[in-house]
Amino acid sequence: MTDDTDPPAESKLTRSKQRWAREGKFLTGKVARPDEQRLPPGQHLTRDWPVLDLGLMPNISQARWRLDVYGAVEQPIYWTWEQFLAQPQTQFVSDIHCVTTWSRYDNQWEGLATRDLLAACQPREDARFVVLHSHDGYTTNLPLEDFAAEDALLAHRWSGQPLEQEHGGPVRLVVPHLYFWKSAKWLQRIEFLTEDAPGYWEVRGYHNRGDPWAEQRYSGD
Ligand SMILES: Nc1nc2c(c(=O)[nH]1)N[C@H]1C(S)=C(S)[C@@H](COP(=O)(O)O)O[C@H]1N2
Ligand SMILES: [Mo]
Repeated sequence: MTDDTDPPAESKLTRSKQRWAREGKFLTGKVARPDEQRLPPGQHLTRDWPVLDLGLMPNISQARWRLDVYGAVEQPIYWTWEQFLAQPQTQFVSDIHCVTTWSRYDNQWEGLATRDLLAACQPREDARFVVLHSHDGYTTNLPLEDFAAEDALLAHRWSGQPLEQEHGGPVRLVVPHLYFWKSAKWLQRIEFLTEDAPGYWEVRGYHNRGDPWAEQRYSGD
């Protein structure tokens, strides 16, 4: 296991996002169903792809890159870049929904499906939660069922190109059915837990699960 990185000092955007959580900004109070409405309530479509981070963009070469999977698993993993690429490769097209209200349709991802990762690491029977740890000190938590969604993956390509550094390259998580803050960029470690452990935004006023169609933007929604 590698050392913990502290997240950077709070930026202006980070402070604004905490204020929005306190004020309940952007909430419409509507609930929708993904099979009936592609765009979740309170969201608008964008064609460009905004970059959101804590103000720090880690630069991780493929030579230095490792993936560390540990905790409540039968088979801990410590892969180099070559070992990661040797795993089964899957392509998915999915939509992005950021809690700051932008959505972006039809993103083409390629990488390791989380279901294939789970087959490799074999979560223990008592594993319930997953925490993603990133190179910028960011963390986010998910119930194991959400992490195991059939369209979730550890992406290293987007639109047929290597995933750009600003969007989390070499490797980021993509969990399309939850707000995009759950999709950790610059992925470093994946920790399996028996008890939940809220991450960076989850302890700063954001919802523990983050379902966009139920508008689970903030804690207490
Ligand atoms: N490591 C890390 N992952 C992160 C973040 C971050 O600050 N650090 N921000 C999250 C948020 S709030 C969003 S909306 C998306 C933004 O991804 P993008 O910059 O590729 O659009 O990344 C998520 N994953
Ligand atoms: Mo976000």
